[in-house]
Amino acid sequence: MALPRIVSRSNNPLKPVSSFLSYTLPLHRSISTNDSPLTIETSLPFIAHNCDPPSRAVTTTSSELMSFFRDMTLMRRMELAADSLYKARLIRGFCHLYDGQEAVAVGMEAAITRKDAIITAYRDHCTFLSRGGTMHEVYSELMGRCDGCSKGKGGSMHFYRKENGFYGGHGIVGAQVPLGCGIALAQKYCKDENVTFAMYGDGAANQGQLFEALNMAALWDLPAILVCENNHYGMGTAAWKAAKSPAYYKRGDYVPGLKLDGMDALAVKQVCKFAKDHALKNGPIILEMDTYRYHGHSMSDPGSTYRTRDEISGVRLERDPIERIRKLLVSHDIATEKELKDMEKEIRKEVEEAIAKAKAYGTDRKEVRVTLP
Ligand SMILES: Cc1ncc(C[n+]2csc(CCOP(=O)(O)OP(=O)(O)O)c2C)c(N)n1
Ligand SMILES: [Mg+2]
Repeated sequence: MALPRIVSRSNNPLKPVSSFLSYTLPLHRSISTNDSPLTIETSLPFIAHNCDPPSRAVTTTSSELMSFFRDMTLMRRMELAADSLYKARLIRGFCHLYDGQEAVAVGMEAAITRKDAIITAYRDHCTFLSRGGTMHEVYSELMGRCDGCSKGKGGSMHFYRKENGFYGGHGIVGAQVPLGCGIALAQKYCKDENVTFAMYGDGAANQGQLFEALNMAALWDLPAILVCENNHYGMGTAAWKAAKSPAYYKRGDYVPGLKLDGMDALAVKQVCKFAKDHALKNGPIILEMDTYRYHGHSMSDPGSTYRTRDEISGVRLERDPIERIRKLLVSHDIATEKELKDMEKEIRKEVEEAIAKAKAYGTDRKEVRVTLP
């Protein structure tokens, strides 16, 4: 289907959307402006199990598309810079990067409120940012500084922001899913009409605890949305080698499921909205987001021994979530290539400033020592 053209460029979408964002401020949410709505079809059809899928026609605005572009570019840059800091030994310990998967974080955030909860595994930097965390807190935490979101004591895998509905950051594969169903139980008990997104990988999808938690959630009609981020590998093992049925959206059997292109932020938004409505009325649902991680599993994995370089570059070329939005922005005359390039330069600078601040900040503070028994 041909993409619809935007009628006017009122509101100069380049300016107000993101210009207030700096490393001291959290990622902005997609602000609602009066710019006219656009309807854009998702990259691929949704595949449904035990339910009717939502429409492929997604309503958006020029400012939302701009914010998707900016937020994903910022996340990408932040992760790439974390890679360099790790190699410079300024970040130690475990570190799992999210570049490639950014559309999941921004699309989901665009569909929900911060009263809804998100809980995830160890690949958590970008989700933290989308939930209102700052880059200063990210880099401080990664470098073990007291300004980090867990006071520098959690590190890469343990980001948290409870006041904005972000419940971490968990290192034990799959363990966040029963915890997420517990949050959904609390939401139902309190009758507060919010939902929980419990995110896990294709590797975690084979764990028993996931099915035990899903059974309870289904018995009690809990507002739990299980999000399988299928990036096709669990460490160095391809999904097809680890799962007899890699159709993760169907693995809930009696629980409905939807499969979507997790590299299309608009598709993610559409399905998350649908899932929230569904979960509040009927209980759990599984969303399988087909995505890809560009980096290796963690910093000790170059990511190139169990997959070919052609596979990685093919995904970058054909499915990259940022490039998809860039094309939409340009083809709808919302922004020019040059304006987007300028924005990328500005983001690069913001990231550098955030790193410099995190490096300097907190070094003059009194060290807090914890004595273990
Ligand atoms: C219970 C448990 N078993 C094993 C590990 C080691 N481990 C860490 S990540 C991982 C792979 C998980 O892959 P997946 O769920 O697909 O998530 P992804 O890393 O792809 O985001 C494994 C086996 C662990 N942390 N916890
Ligand atoms: Mg995986």
